[in-house]
Parts: sequence; structure tokens; C-alpha cells
Amino acid sequence: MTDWQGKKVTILGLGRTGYATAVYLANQKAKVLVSEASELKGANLTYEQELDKLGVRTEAGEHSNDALERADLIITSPGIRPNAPVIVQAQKLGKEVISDVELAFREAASPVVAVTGTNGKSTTTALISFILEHNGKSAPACGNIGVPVLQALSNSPDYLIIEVSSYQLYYCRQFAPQVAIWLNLTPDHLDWHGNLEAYIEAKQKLFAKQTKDQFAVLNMDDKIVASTKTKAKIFPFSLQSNLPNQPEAAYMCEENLYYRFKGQEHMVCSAAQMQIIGRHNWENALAAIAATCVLGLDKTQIADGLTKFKALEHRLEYVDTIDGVPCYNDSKATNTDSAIKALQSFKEKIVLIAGGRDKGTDLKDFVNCVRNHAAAVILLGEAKERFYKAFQEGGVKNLYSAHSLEEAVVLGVKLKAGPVVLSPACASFDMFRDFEDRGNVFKDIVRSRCAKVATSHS
Ligand code: UMA
Ligand code: ADP
Repeated sequence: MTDWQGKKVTILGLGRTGYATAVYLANQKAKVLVSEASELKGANLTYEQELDKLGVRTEAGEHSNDALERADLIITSPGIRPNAPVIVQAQKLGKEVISDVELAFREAASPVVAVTGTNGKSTTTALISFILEHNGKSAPACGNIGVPVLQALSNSPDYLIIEVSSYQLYYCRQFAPQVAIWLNLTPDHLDWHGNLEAYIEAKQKLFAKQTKDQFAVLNMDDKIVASTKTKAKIFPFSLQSNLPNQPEAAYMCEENLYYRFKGQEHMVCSAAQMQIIGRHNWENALAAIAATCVLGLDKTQIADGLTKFKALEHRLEYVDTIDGVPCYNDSKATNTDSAIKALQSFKEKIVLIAGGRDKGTDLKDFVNCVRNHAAAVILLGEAKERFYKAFQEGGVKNLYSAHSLEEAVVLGVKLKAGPVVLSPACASFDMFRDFEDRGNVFKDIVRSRCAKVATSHS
């Protein structure tokens, strides 16, 4: 831990990260200045008032040069891009700029488990946290999942289970978790990183500083992930192979989840015993098995947690059944890869509700998957036209468009062609505040339609 007494730290951005970081450093007696580009309102204003009580000064409306020049260290919020003028200027001044995750790692006495990947981070982070806490450890899920790491750190937990985004990793330097997990990689966040190579480079930072007594849990079914270079012990996992040549491994065999550790094979449970559905969740579960066995849990303890864990909100979450049609909320599927996983999770064909703010990525794999797994597709939002054209050209049958989510749900149920699944493959910002808002609106619509149908039948 650093002696912060009198150290001048500037924090860029007053969102959740900036606030939690400022509170932590103020309590350590650092001289903290928060610099926020926008004028203060709503949550930022409340944060500013709370920080004022701790003696933290906030400047708002712009990032001043003084704020950068004074700093011994700069902590940036993850949303601020590397090419933002404030970051470019800080680097010109020769200042060290790091993320809150890097700071937390430097400060933490607790062992760190870090989870990254394009998809599945939150589920895997929550699952590891759940299994450990179910077995009596304090192991908060934190980071990109929504609870800033420095907030979780303040309770001195047994373990920190951190969901790490590529933005946070970009601003890491020494970060070397005891267990580092990489689930998968598909193109995403290219606007932030500039290109795919830079996105991959940021993810690889999770392993760059690891040492030989630490563990790298890697998905062997993903070519880019499997080629990771690290000094850490590799604990691979796979859905496709039992990885016979690996001393440690987690794998599937006949729809059962296994691991091999310290020369012994263990069967944890069957996929059907888990409450999370879909093969993608088998991957998340294998990664969680690897992490928790490395941390000392035995097979019974792992199985107990794994089979009791329920899907997170907005991730293939079962909502209700309207007139015999089950409805699922997968609003967190904000890219085509995660929507593909949703389509593949059901044995029967589904009625897919998709669309929103288009990320502009290639649609070939998505179109092929929709053709095989969707009985009908209802399109919404800004992506409607591009998706419609791609689906039509790709031979997808039963295409519809809707003006609102409510219209989409009503039509989806009326079709009676399979479960109705909201898995948009798009961001939500064209019609909703965020993916949570979109998921909550969907759930409200489903529940109120359900109540209406129940009344009309009674
Ligand atoms: N700001 C500046 N200067 C700039 C740009 C922004 O001052 O040049 C200010 C904004 O006006 C705002 C603040 O910075 O007040 C926002 O910072 P932020 O966008 O980093 O948001 P936080 O509230 O700190 O939330 C961040 C993560 N947000 C992002 O990475 C964009 C949250 O992940 C995370 O849960 C939270 O820290 C706690 O760790 C969200 C996210 O969307 C869920 N993540 C991306 C994703 O999952 O796809 C990576
Ligand atoms: P993240 O935090 O990386 O966004 P989540 O666990 O919140 O991941 O899941 C986001 C979306 O990705 C969900 O719609 C879910 O169905 C899908 N998903 C979950 N795990 C995986 C995985 N291992 N591979 C691909 N898609 C996944």
C-alpha cells in the first residue's frame, strides 16, 4: 500500500468510478482534485456535494491544464478514450495515467480474480463471487459489473472478483491478478480502441505482468484467447475437448462439467442441474470452476454454488408466459455474438425481437444463425433497415418490423411460433436510457400483458 499523505492525485471524470476513487483516496489523506468535463447535474452534483464534505475539490465544465500539471498521479474514468485531448495532454506532460482497477490492484491486500472477454464477463464474475460467498468467503463482484473496485476494496474482503473491461485494462500497467480469466474475443468497442488489434492488445494486458505462481484461465476454443502469452500457469477450459495433455483443465463430457486438478479428475454436475441455460453459460461455468478450484474449494462446494446460481437480470432471464408463450429478456445482448448465443440456447425455434442502435458490425454469422434458429424475427429501432435487408438477402423467412417494443411483444405472442426472446444484438440508446431500461420496459410489458390475459380468461 502507498503512503498517500500529501500526494496530489487528479481524477478525471465524476461518474461512479471517479466518485469511489476520490472517496478512497481522500480517506487515505491524499490531496484529491476531481476534474469533470461536463457541468454538474443529477448524480454528479450529489457526488460533488459528498466529496466536498471530505475536502475533495471538484472542477467542472472542462479539464484544466492546472488539474493535470499539479498531479503526482492521474486516475482516469474508463469511459475517457486514449485520444481524448485531456489524456493526450496528460501524456505530453509526462504524467502517469492509470485506471481505478490498476490503483485497486496496487492497494489491495486481498487476492484478485479478474474476468474479461467480449461476452460473459458479468455472468462469470457474479458466478465466481456467488460460489465463494455461498461457501462462507467474502468475495464481492466488482468493477465493470457496476460496483467500483475501490468501493469493494474498502471492506477488506477475502477476495476481489473484478469484471475488467478493455477500457480499464488499457489504463493498467502492473495489474497481475492471482487468477486471470479470458472468456472470448469478437470485435466490439472498436470506436473506443480505434481498431481490433488495439482491442486485443488491451485484453492481453491482463496476463502480461502475471508471474509463474499465478493462473491464467483461458478458453481453448477461441483461437485468439488460446494463443495468449503469459508466465502464469495456464488452466485451460474447453467445450470441445477434454484437453488430455493438460495437467489442469476444465471441460465438458456428455453434457457434464468436469475439472482436472492436482492429478485428479472430478465431475462437478451436469449442465441440466444448472439454472443458467445455453452452451455459452457452460463456458462461463467452466471458467468459474477453474477459478474456484484454484482458490481451494472442493468439488462439492463448487457444485453446490454452481447449481444454485440464477441468471443475472437481462441475460436470458425468464420473465413470464403469456397465453402459453414463454418470454425471455436478454436485453444485455448488445452485439451479434451474444444474440447468436441466445438463439443457440433454445432447443426449439424462437421468435426473436432484435434491433436498436446498430453497431455496424458484419452480419453474416448472425443471419445464418437466425435462419436456422428463429421461426420469426421482429425488428425495431435504428438498425431495422440494415438488419431487414441482410435477413431478406440471407433467406430469413417471417420478417416483421415494429414501431415500439410493446408492438413487438404483442405480435411475437400472437404468432405463437415459439418462445419470444428479446435479444437485440444492438445497443439500446436509440430508444432507451440503457440496456437495463430496455430490459425493464420489456419485463413490464410482458407482465402487464400476462395479467391482462389472465383477467380475460377468468
Ligand atoms: N467524462 C469526462 N471527460 C471526458 C469524458 C467523460 O470528464 O473526456 C466524464 C463524463 O461526463 C461522466 C464521467 O466521465 O461524468 C463518466 O465516466 P465513465 O463513462 O467512465 O462512467 P462511470 O460511471 O465511471 O462507469 C464506469 C464504467 N463505464 C464505462 O466504462 C463507460 C461502468 O461500466 C462501470 O460499471 C463503472 O465504471 C464501475 O466500475 C459500464 C459500461 O458501459 C456498465 N462498460 C462498458 C461495457 O460494459 O460495454 C465497457
Ligand atoms: P458481459 O458482461 O461481457 O457483457 P454478460 O454476462 O452480461 O456479459 O452477458 C452479456 C450477453 O452475452 C448476454 O446476452 C448473454 O446471453 C451473452 N453471453 C453470456 N456469456 C457468454 C459467452 N461466454 N459467450 C458469448 N455470449 C455470452
